[in-house]
Amino acid sequence: MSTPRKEGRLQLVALGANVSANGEPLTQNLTHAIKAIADSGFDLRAVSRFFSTPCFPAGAGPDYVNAALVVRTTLTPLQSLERLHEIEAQFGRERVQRWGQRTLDLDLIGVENEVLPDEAGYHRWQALDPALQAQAAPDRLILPHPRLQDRAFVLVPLVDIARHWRHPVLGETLVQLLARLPEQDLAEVVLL
Ligand code: A4P
Ligand code: MG
Repeated sequence: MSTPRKEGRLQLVALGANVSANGEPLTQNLTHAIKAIADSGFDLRAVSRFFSTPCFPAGAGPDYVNAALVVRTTLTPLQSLERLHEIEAQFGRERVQRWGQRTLDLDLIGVENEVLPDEAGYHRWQALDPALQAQAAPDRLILPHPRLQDRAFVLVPLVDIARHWRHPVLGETLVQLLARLPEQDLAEVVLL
């Protein structure tokens, strides 16, 4: 008897929220969001613990709760992002300001070895001048997420569940990327 073929690809999703959608605790909002993701064509393979993280940029709003998922899905990466955006909308997110406060932010962080739109396109966003990063948003899916290696609030939850995933362009695992961040950044991420 043959082993059943695993359907779809593994995709890494980051979750963040710093404003409650309905007055409930942020952790409860995220738990509901994870349930909505599981009900939308994503097979949940791993759910990280929840972490409290200071808002980036510093002082721009209340602390966030961040978490991460490994999902398996037959959706293409673009279909996944579209579906995640629909779930953000259900949870009342309004895109008023880039990097502004949000009831729910769902980012697609990586899909196995996929690099989108291609290496040159990835590098263009990854190397973007920090002064422009807050203003310029990509109009297409970039994979891996171009800021993932800079952010303890993304890396710490991901290391909880996918420590051996290797970044297809940077060539390092999530644990190695996390080890490059300043200790201060790590100290600010608190397990809830
Ligand atoms: N886009 C392209 N590639 C991707 C991708 N791999 N994942 C496009 C998600 N979106 C991607 O995203 C802006 C545009 O990027 C969209 O058109 C999307 O199709 P957005 O979600 O509308 O805007 P955003 O969330 O403000 O931008 P982005 O780049 O997701 O911001 P970040 O970098 O995620 O920052 N502080 C703490 N402590 N914790 C947080 O979670 N999050 C942010 C958002 C800021 N500060 C934070 C946190
Ligand atoms: Mg986002």
